[in-house]
Amino acid sequence: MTRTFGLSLAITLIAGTAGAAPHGFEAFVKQYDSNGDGIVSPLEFQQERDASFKETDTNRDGVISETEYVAEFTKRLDENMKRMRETQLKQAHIRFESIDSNADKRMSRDEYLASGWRMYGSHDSNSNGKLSGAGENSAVTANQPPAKK
Ligand SMILES: [Ca+2]
Ligand SMILES: [Ca+2]
Ligand SMILES: [Ca+2]
Repeated sequence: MTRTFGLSLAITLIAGTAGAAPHGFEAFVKQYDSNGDGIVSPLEFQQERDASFKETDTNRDGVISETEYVAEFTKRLDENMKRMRETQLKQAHIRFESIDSNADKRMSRDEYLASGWRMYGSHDSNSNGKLSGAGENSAVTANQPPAKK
């Protein structure tokens, strides 16, 4: 669970900063289509790249140093992490409300355990009442590539 969360967090952060990730094509068009006609012309692309170069070259010496490049990336990364944190915290509140089934704003042990057993059941996709580490009855594991170091 923790590893899956960490992995998806990392992927989201990378996708969010790469600009042209497969599912980020719309965002790419939005970023570069300055006249809003739905088409990114070579001129629009060039102008946006020039603007971004100028913005990254903070000391205006006409080149981007490694420090400038990494600083620009750090800024975007921080923004993405901030957004991610806000989203995840909202989700935590939503999860709490969902687990607190009698809505008394307190999670009883029974409510906590019921939530855990729902998770157990969702992993036990072949419903044999057992979870094995081999992954044959875990829907989550089945959809994940093997963990790599
Ligand atoms: Ca355009
Ligand atoms: Ca510079
Ligand atoms: Ca409760």
